[in-house]
Amino acid sequence: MPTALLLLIWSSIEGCYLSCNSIQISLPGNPGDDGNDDGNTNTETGDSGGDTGTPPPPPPCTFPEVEPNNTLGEAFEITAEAWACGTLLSDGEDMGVDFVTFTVAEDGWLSLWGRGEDVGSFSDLSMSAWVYSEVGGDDLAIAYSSPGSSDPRLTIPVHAGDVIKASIRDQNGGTGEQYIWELLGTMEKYDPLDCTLEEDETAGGVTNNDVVARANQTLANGDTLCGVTGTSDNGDVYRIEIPEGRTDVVLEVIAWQLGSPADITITLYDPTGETVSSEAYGELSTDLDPTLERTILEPGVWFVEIESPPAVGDLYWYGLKVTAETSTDTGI
Ligand SMILES: [Ca+2]
Ligand SMILES: [Ca+2]
Ligand SMILES: [Ca+2]
Ligand SMILES: [Ca+2]
Repeated sequence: MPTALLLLIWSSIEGCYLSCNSIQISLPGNPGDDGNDDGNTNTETGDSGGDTGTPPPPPPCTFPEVEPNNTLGEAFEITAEAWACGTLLSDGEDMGVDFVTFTVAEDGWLSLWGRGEDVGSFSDLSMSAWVYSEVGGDDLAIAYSSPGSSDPRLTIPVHAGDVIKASIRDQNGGTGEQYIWELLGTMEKYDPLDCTLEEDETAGGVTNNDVVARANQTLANGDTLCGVTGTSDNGDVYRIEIPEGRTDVVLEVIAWQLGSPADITITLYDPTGETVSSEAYGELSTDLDPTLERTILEPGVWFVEIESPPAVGDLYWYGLKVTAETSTDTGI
């Protein structure tokens, strides 16, 4: 396989990092979709004629895996914008984990999609992505799921020349002929968020914004805050100023739903620093993006903390949409 890698040409958004344009997500097509919506991806290469006793052939893809590919150093070369595929076996050569690698051509956002459940695999896949970057340093992101599926997806900021290595495995260590996977990397032409406020860990001369006493940025109604829960970054705390009257506060985290590896917990503190409310999930426990709602009648400076345990790097980005509407009607 040639090592020269071709990525989709697209307009650079250098300098826009977590800002700029509005959300426009388009999912890549199924590489073997036969148009029947029956989940069968194999019609192009012929079915097994109803022989249900044999495992299905691997799905058609541009880059069938090459074993051994069991370590970062053995990752097999693919390109973005084309599907790779393989099977998780435990035959000694395979080791139940498969690594791929490719190089990023342009600055922007890279979406990595690992498919198992969606194509009938027995696997509950997890996907790890290492980014080796002369610009942003080296980082790791791990994904276990995506909205509506156990299949992992990641959307992470990358730079031209970054080398990506991604591993794919079954979360429970499962292997066998039915444990197939597909993986696609695509460069996205959008920014996940439309930020009005960028996190600055050290704004105002503080060491970091990890605790209430060092909250150094103020949230306001209508803000979309963009931040990162990075390495050694033990939470990000922000101020929110509550006036006299009744203020209805809604704090909506946007991260996992758009491909961030972050699993955010949001906490609200009163002006004395006491915890009053904390949320880790959305309406379902499978939704990793919490929304915290609170009616506040006590004026003063309140605090909002964002955490993503375990925080493992600068790829763990998040957005926070802030609504804080005050009225003079304090009746409950
Ligand atoms: Ca394999
Ligand atoms: Ca392998
Ligand atoms: Ca931070
Ligand atoms: Ca912090």
